Amino acid sequence: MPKEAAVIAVILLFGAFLVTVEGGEVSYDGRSLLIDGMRRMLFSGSIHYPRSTPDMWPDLIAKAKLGGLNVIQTYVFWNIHEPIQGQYNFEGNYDLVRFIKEIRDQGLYVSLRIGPFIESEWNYGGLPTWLRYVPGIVFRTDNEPFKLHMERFVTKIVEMMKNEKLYASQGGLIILSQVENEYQNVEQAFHEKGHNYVKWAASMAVSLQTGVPWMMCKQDDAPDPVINTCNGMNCGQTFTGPNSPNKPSLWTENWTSFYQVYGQEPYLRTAEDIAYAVALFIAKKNGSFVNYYMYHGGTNFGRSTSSYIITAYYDQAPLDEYGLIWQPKWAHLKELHAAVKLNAEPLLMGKYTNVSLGNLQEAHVFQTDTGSCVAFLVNADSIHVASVQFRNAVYELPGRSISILSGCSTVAFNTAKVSAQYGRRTSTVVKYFSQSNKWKAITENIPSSDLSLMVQHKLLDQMTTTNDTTDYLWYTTKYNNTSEDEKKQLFVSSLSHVIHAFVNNEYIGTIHGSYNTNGHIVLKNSISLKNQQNDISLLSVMVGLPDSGAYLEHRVDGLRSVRILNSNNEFDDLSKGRWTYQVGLSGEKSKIFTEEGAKLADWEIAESIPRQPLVWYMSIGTQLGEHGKRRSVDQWTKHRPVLGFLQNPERSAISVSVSHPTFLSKTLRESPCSL
Ligand SMILES: *[C@@H]1O[C@H](CO)[C@@H](O)[C@H](O)[C@H]1NC(C)=O
Ligand SMILES: *[C@@H]1O[C@H](CO)[C@@H](O)[C@H](O)[C@H]1NC(C)=O
Ligand SMILES: *[C@@H]1O[C@H](CO)[C@@H](O)[C@H](O)[C@H]1NC(C)=O
Ligand SMILES: *[C@@H]1O[C@H](CO)[C@@H](O)[C@H](O)[C@H]1NC(C)=O
Ligand SMILES: *[C@@H]1O[C@H](CO)[C@@H](O)[C@H](O)[C@H]1NC(C)=O
Ligand SMILES: *[C@H]1O[C@@H](CO)[C@H](O)[C@@H](O)[C@@H]1NC(C)=O
Repeated sequence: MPKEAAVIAVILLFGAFLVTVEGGEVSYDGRSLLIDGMRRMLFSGSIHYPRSTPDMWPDLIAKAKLGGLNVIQTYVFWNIHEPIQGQYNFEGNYDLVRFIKEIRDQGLYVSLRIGPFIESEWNYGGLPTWLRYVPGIVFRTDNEPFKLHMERFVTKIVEMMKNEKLYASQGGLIILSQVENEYQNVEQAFHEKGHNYVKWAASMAVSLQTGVPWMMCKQDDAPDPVINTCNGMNCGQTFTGPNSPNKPSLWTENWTSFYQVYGQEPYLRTAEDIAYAVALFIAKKNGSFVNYYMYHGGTNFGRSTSSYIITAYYDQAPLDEYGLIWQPKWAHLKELHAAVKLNAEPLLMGKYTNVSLGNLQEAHVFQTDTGSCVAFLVNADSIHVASVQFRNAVYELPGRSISILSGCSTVAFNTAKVSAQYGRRTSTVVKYFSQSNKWKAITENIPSSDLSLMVQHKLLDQMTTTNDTTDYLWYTTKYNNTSEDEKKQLFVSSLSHVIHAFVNNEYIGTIHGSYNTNGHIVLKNSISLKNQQNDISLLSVMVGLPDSGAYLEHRVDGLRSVRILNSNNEFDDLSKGRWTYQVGLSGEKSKIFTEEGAKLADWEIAESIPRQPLVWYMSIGTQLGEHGKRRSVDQWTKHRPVLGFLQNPERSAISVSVSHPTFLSKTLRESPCSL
């Protein structure tokens, strides 16, 4: 196609609607992806289908489109699709094809990150737990069993997409796919096998012949023709660039915020800061594809999060957890996208030059032979307003800001000038826990070792024992107290996330770790024992498996050592004693958190129940919410039974930490709160 025709077509495609997508290879050059042979400036946003529900999808996609995006990026989540080897699930929230078709119906493109290792604050980084039991397996390296299973899954997904004609090369909308994920972070640990694996993964992916490019994010040595892309907060500063002059600059994860971990405050990234980073990436790094990670974070339903990650995911993204627009982030970025698209022609076709405008000020200019021109005036001074002269005019640039000049003369946008209104989200407490007549309750059993069928003379690895079917594993044993020493202490060291300790059915104490102390947690509490037989019952809780790091298949967790200390710090080691196990809680077995399960349980009025530590609560007179139904903020407050853990049973005002009110999810993960 003659160059002029291409330019015109580019301009037309940047109109508000992309009604049809013609079939044709997607390729790339040093400037951008080429769709139907044309360079494109693409704004993309991550929306992960299992983190919302099918009836939310159309609205989320519509809001993304209205916000100026033309691509939706998602990972593919292996462990939800193949929970048991060879048994696939693509239903409901997991309906990948339906999600992609919904995007197609609204005329956007898709960037499909298959992985299949994805990290993504997702349980086990997206790898199915059955993979651990494949003989001889080592994850994510030049290891035959792993490569076999990875290739099988990647091929399956690619075939699904091909069967539905979803690749752009088939007339569909997938313009980009990803294999592996931030592998560079662990590559060293595998020595030369790591590098071989990168080469294998790239050639395996390319051999699947999708007709659209593959990328590897955060992988500087991504082999040709796979594109290396940038992930991070500030790719406009940090990206070392494509590893070949014919590859475009793509930013696959522009973090709109940061995931939130248990016990910490949300990370707030301002609209101004995001806009600055994006404009800088376009101006300085030839950026032609920017993806917001996340555009909508959504909810980590059920037991889907990785260690210590809370159920709300990137709630501070342009669309909040519930899919509501966060202002001014959403509108400010929409204005940025419009200003960039208005100038797509010089950006994609023009010649680049730069000039210094001062110590910390510079202009990045893109100009075509025919005279179309755009300039990015950057003021890198984080505080001071700068007055700069550019082509015979003077421009005021606020501190740390970029002005986009259409025609190199008219300010179309400044990253620091927010015109959108600031939005506010308020929440209302609908029911207080102190109104205990408003709650029904039922106590969770504390098992004693007599009743259990599973006996071992050692402390078992929690992940293997539960097979990740539950967060909870009870370890119980008996301790024969014969000494007269009055100062006894229970000492428990564990690789799990939470321990609740009971002696003779009485609550002794709780300890939990945190995201940053990733490792041992230690409980040390004074206890009082009877003569001879004492029941020691320890509830070990894992709130998600790790999602990153090398050798994930070798990880173990759960209790590591249990001792009774006396006043001289001498101890009896119970670790190799007779331990009995109960996988999961009774309330989980009876599915007390479902409508049917709740009906069958013997609820009592909360007031009448002794103040015990492990209690299920359900509010009286409210409907149960329903998993998978469209949610509004209001619906989140409809109560399902929740597992409450009384922090201090002696206190008169009951304070509980609860799981997400709507789902039995990562119980005790959320910060302790008063209902
Ligand atoms: C855990 O799952 C694996 C694979 O599905 C299975 O082989 C193994 O027997 C299970 N272990 C237990 C303790 O159920
Ligand atoms: C991605 O967006 C964030 C704001 O969400 C911004 O701070 C960051 O700089 C962007 N990433 C890059 C690589 O610029
Ligand atoms: C951007 O592209 C131009 C050619 O179009 C090239 O001269 C320049 O080095 C590129 N800049 C970066 C940072 O890659
Ligand atoms: C201008 O671009 C060149 C590369 O093309 C780069 O080395 C230089 O640092 C840039 N100057 C500014 C002020 O960005
Ligand atoms: C506890 O220890 C005492 C003294 O060694 C012993 O006589 C008794 O049988 C033990 N009790 C149990 C239940 O093991
Ligand atoms: C063993 O436990 C200690 C600590 O609680 C008590 O003080 C002792 O009285 C008890 N010993 C016996 C024989 O009951």
